[in-house]
Amino acid sequence: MAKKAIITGITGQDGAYLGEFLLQKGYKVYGLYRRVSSPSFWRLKELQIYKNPNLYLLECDITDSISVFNTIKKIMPDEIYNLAAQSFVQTSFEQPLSTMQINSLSVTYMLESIRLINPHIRFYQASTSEMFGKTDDEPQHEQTPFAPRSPYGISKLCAHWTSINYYESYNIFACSGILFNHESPLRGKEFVTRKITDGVAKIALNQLECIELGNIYAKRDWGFAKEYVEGMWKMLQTSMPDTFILSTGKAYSVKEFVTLAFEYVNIPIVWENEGLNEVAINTKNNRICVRISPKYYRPAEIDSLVGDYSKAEKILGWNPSCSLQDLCKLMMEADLQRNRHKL
Ligand code: NAP
Ligand code: F7E
Repeated sequence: MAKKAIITGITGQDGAYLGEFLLQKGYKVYGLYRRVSSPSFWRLKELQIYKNPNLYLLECDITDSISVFNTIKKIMPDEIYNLAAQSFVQTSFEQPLSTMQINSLSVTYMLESIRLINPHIRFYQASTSEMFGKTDDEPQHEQTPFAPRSPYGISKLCAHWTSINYYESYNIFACSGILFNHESPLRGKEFVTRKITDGVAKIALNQLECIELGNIYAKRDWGFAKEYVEGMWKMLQTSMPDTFILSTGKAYSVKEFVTLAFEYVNIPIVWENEGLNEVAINTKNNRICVRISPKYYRPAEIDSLVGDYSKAEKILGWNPSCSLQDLCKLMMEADLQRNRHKL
């Protein structure tokens, strides 16, 4: 009989890729989405899984404990992948309470429902490198102490410990994947890589003159989302629940990513000035194409994050293969196409 999996956050980047992956594995996928006035399933449509007969889309707001309990009871899944979250770090500074409610409390609702309905359901929690925060350990590994720097990081750390506690207390198979940044053509435009590829595509097509960014010296470990969802699945197929890092082991600055994106469209740039006055100039037309705006600075920043994925490689046989150059190319191609056709 086909396995049944619930994915919370099916409308998000990872939810869409994981949905595609599990359907290919023969699962019946129950994708949960919250009620909004204008629902958008664009990612599921881009991956051409929206009409898949084994994909069932169900309304469930994960902040509503009754809705969570009833949904799990109705579906009786084998596995639950909890990907739904308020996932934008910047917004977490402006909306700390709803971030906590969505990212922390909901995990208790889910694990408590599993405990009461069927403690054999396997649970994946989407943890994050943001939990490491201001750390001196480099690269970060599963034993690196946590020091989160944002309400988002704090909310995810609460959920992470809740998952571990439900295993230790009730033997529930709860795994936590500490994933470093992962991007794709399906990434939301508020995140820096997609903001850059969308902006640079528009500049190349003469639809925009300049993009505004915040701290371009921040370094992140960026992988390809499609490869990371396979790691999530592998975590739930092991004999013991555990915590695993998924990352690439390489860190690049936002500035380096900007350079890669402009290189892809053959626009030569030079950087001038410092601090808030730093700009990139398009040397083909001598116009400023990147500016710095304090609007995008965070109240507390994490300067650099880079992960050690050797535990996942050893135990799960997982490793990343997409370089940042290839990832940037994939995202640029998609954004050139979308902007050319105004999609
Ligand atoms: P995303 O694109 O922002 O997707 C988040 C999803 O959560 C969306 O489907 C969103 O629905 C849903 N959601 C938010 N609040 C909800 C609620 N109250 N009830 C039901 N659904 C709700 O995030 P992502 O990049 O796919 O990331 C997936 C998960 O991994 C998140 O938990 C994120 O925090 C975590 N993570 C991501 C990264 C990364 O680099 N991508 C790294 C580490 C961890 P709407 O479409 O209605 O907004
Ligand atoms: O920022 C800097 C910004 O918003 C990356 C989420 O998926 O990964 C993601 O969180 C860096 C930061 O991602 C702009 O200050 C500069 O240092 O793309 P981001 P994030 O905050 O790392 C983690 C692992 C998650 O778990 C999260 O869910 O880029 N930056 N200028 C900028 N960032 C944005 N968004 N916009 C700018 O203009």
